[in-house]
Amino acid sequence: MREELINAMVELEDDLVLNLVKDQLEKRDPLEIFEDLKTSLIKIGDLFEAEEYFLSDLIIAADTFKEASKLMEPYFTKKQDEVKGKILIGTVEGDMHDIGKNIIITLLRSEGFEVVDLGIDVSATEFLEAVKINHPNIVALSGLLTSSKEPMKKTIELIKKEYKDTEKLIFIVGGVAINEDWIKDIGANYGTTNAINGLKIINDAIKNF
Ligand code: B12
Repeated sequence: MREELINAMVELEDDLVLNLVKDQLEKRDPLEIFEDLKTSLIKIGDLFEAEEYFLSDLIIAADTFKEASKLMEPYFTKKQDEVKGKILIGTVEGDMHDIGKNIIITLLRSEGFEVVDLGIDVSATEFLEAVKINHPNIVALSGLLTSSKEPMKKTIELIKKEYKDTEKLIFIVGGVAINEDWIKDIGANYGTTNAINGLKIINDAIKNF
């Protein structure tokens, strides 16, 4: 079942992927389905890097993933009315990838967090202005390119310098290339390559407020 979905996605068979997702949503954990589609996208990225796939293929795959996400969204309904905390999120400057960001947003909202989404290609100044207006508990930065490390660092540094309530603010970063050194180098509190882990980190961090 899993292999069939992963293969259909890697082969860019969009109609088949959507039919399989519809069918499997009745039988499997939607989070597992997300992870399988993510596995496929990583394979597609590798094929792109190997010059076997083109940019147009990445675009098709991204569109299919977004369509599949729409089918999955109703399965992530809000579990409670009480708001657990406020999270400001965006993809950093120069980076247009937003599929992973949108997944973490869906999960956070279903867990009862209020999420302010700044979108993609968000500059450090735009993040700072949004922090001043929204006073979040957590600032979450997404970035998939290795070149996203610098804008993440710049954003965290600017907010720490210019925002008065910075001691209370938690910074979490997410993206496929993030590791322990990356997190330390940019001055973030936490980082992850995985939305489920990200959700756990945020749930734990919020308890200490
Ligand atoms: C789809 C895709 C695209 C789509 C993006 C569409 C969109 N709307 O997002 C398009 C076609 C636009 C694209 C463009 C480019 N891409 Co691209 N893309 C991908 C691909 C295949 C999949 C990414 C994806 O969506 N994965 C699925 C999601 C679910 O996973 P995720 O993003 O990692 O998110 C998860 C976690 O990281 C985490 N997470 C993410 N954000 C956050 C935030 C927080 C706070 C938390 C807690 C967690 C979290 O949770 C998510 C769920 O588990 C990757 C391959 C790969 N290995 O990742 C390449 C990849 C990222 N792209 C790459 C490249 C090179 C590009 C381009 C430069 C190509 C070009 N020549 O133009 C451009 C860059 C454009 C730009 N300025 O951003 C490279 C990056 C290489 C590098 N080392 O920097 C990759 C790795 C492909 C490769 N192997 O070469 N891309």
